[in-house]
This record gives sequence, structure tokens and C-alpha cells, in this order.
Amino acid sequence: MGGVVGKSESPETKLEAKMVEAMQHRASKGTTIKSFNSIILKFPKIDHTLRKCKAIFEQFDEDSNGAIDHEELKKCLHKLQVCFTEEEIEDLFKACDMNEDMGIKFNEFIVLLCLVYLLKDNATEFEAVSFLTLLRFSLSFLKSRMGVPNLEATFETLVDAFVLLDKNKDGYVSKNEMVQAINESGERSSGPIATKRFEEMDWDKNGSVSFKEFLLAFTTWVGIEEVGDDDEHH
Ligand SMILES: [Ca+2]
Ligand SMILES: [Ca+2]
Ligand SMILES: [Ca+2]
Repeated sequence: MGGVVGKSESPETKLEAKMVEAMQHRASKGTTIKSFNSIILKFPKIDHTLRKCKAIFEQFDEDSNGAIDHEELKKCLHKLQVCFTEEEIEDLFKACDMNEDMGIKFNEFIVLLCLVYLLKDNATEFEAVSFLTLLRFSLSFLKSRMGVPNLEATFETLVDAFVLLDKNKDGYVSKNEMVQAINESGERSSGPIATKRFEEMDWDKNGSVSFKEFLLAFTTWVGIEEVGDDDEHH
């Protein structure tokens, strides 16, 4: 029983700490992306691939109400023969249910998958964390079952994009870093653009952007909404 959701604004969850560490590790290898503009050019392709994750999402969302609740996440993981502890499921759920409405929407689900992707890269350092290994398993299982072939390449692009922005490699993007990135793109009026982009990303308005926040903003930028509209169906 969860009960109290609590106002835990602290990014000091175990999962968040691991994300930062994984991102720093990844950043040490550099990025293949040259500029923020080149990220924007990739939007259509990224959008296309991410939308294919819908089939995976629908597998999890058993009652088709557009959100994965705690029970559905648990059941699906169980079906995949992935045994998470209550605490592990709770961590994962909380990390991705960003608006705390007790359901993981499609855009939040994409964040979930990409976080798993990043963490798996760094898995050797977290061998003790069994659930990541299991998640990696379930991700590759889902991928082969649902056929989203460019998924890993797309996630890699997203990680690369974040690495590009996080100049000082502390695992977060600051407003200055965003200004710098837009400046480097040779954009006129880079200041206002950077500010706008930054505000779109800084979900909890604490002045820095985590990878999770970046991903969520990204789903909006490429046009993936929170689902709900039936006319999107086909
Ligand atoms: Ca549901
Ligand atoms: Ca930074
Ligand atoms: Ca933030």
C-alpha cells in the first residue's frame, strides 16, 4: 500500500543518483552530435521510432485507459517473468510517473524505456541492482516481440543529445549550458530561444534539467502528447 505520495522533491532517490552516474559515465565517452540544430533535424526520425513504442505501451496498459498503473506494471513484469521486489517497482513507477497521478502515460513510458536504456549501458557498475538487469532483459524481449528495430539507436541519439548539452558533465543541464548550446548553433536571438527551451525542460522548475526531464520535454517537442485522444488511433 502506497498511500502517501509525499512531496519528495529531492532528486536523491537511488534511481536518480544512478541516472546521474550513468550519464556522467556516458558523457566521458563524448558525443557524436555536433549542435543543437542537428538534434532538431533528427526530430522526425525520432518521433517515428518513438511512436512505434505504442504497441509496447499497449501491452502494459491492460485496461486500455491510456495509463499504466501500479498493478499493470507489476502484472506485465510478472508476465515477462521478471521478478521485481515491491520496492523496485515502486522506485521505477515513481521515477516515471512524473505528474504523480498514479499512472504512467505514453510519454512517461518512453522516458521509462530510455532510462532503462541508459542504465543498461552502465550495468557492470550496478550489478548489484538486479532489477536493472531484469529490465534490460524485458526491454530486449519486448523489442524483439514488438519489432521496434531503431529503438536503441534512437535512445542513443537522445543520450548523445543530453551529453552535448551537459557541458560540465555533472549529469544535469543548467540554463547557461543551454544558452551555450544554442549559441554554438549560430542562432540569432539565442538567449530567448535558450530560455524558452530551458523552461520547457525544467519540469520541476528547480533550475536544472535532469535526463528524465529532458526526455519528457523531448516527447513534447517531437509531438507526442499525453495520449487520450481517440482519433489518434488506427
Ligand atoms: Ca491502465
Ligand atoms: Ca551540467
Ligand atoms: Ca529540474
